[in-house]
Amino acid sequence: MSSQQLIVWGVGTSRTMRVHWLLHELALPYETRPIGPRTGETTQPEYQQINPKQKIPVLQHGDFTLSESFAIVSYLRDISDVLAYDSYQQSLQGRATYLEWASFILMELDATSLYVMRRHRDLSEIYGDAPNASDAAQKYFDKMIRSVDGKIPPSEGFLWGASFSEIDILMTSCLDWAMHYDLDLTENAVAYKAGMNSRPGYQSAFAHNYR
Ligand SMILES: N[C@@H](CCC(=O)N[C@@H](CS)C(=O)NCC(=O)O)C(=O)O
Repeated sequence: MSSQQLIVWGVGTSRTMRVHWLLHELALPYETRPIGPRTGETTQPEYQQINPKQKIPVLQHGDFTLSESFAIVSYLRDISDVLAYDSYQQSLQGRATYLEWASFILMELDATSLYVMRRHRDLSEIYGDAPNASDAAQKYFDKMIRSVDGKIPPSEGFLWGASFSEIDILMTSCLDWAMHYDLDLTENAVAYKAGMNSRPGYQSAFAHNYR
């Protein structure tokens, strides 16, 4: 991988956790700029130059800047050779399934369910109180997570192919978030989440992200 410096902007949220977790799994050296959401730090002119969306996380790699947690973890995996892709993960169907998982987790679990609850329940003073929308989002999460229950492996397995990947990071971040909201997870999902949460990379990243 290129020797240019890696800098991660952002700590303290489930989206920033995705990036720190993968960096800890890959054992890549990096610097953290520990800014948080809604602290005023993301609206500073210096940060708006880096990310006009005023959101965290952001990755800087030399003079390359990247936002969006999923794009960042995909990029980080590709610049490191620590997690080799297995033959399924390299196949046409394997790549399509990768996109299927990522779209599902980011759209159905994150954006349409958990983030709606976050915005219109926890952050209602900013985004507006919308109890019907957040109740419906909670029911939708229950339905969506059950729709993939048969594909969630037991505690020792992985979601995509035969090895750990950024798909496990995306899913675990949503399951952690759901557990934090006391949502009703299936036994399978709870066991899978526990397996992921016990990884040394998860634990060191957790301590770093939620300092
Ligand atoms: N789709 C983006 C979402 C990023 C996002 O919404 N970040 C939140 C924290 S989890 C944020 O920066 N909020 C700051 C704010 O709204 O002021 C990603 O996955 O990176």
